[in-house]
Amino acid sequence: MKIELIKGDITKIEADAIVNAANSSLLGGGGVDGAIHRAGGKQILEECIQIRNQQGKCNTGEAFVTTAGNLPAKYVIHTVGPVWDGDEEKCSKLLANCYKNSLILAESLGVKTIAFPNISTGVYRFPKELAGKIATEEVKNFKSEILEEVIFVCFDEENEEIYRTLLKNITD
Ligand code: AR6
Repeated sequence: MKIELIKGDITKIEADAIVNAANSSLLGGGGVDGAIHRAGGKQILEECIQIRNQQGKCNTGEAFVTTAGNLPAKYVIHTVGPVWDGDEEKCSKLLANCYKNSLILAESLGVKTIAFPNISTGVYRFPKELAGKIATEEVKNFKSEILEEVIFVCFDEENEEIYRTLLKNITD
């Protein structure tokens, strides 16, 4: 499985699936969530509302899928990251679950390429370095016959530098 790093806006990425850093209400918000709903159009929110009506709220660490609406991707995989509260063990496990459950769901959909934002490192204040370590470890340890490429899409320079170093260590 190839692991790539791109600096930019995840809504522009032509992967089979892009991952959204959502919240448990499933009704959209700011940050990358806001960008995905804005660029993808109302079809994404309509599906989120349907899922919420059928299954209730989404728990932290879990993932669900919707159409990607007007985006170049085929699917949006929504996952709810933990709000950083200083409990490193608990938050780390929940963040790892976000990556793992998104990858499992992607595989079940036959996704070959998937793009992740830096989940929880914005409004949810997860320390970026630790979040990067967890994300890259989960992806590296995920053995798949179906997934061919995982792209980490970093929006800010700090995350880009963190991922550049982490991924260099993985590929060396
Ligand atoms: N493309 C890629 N990454 C982005 C983009 C984009 N267009 N915009 C922001 N980021 P955040 P969270 C990065 O706050 O911390 C929302 O309101 C950003 O630089 O979007 O998981 C939800 O509804 C940061 O590194 O998500 C939830 O309520 C990363 O995306 C809450 O925020 C995550 O920042 C989730 O908080």
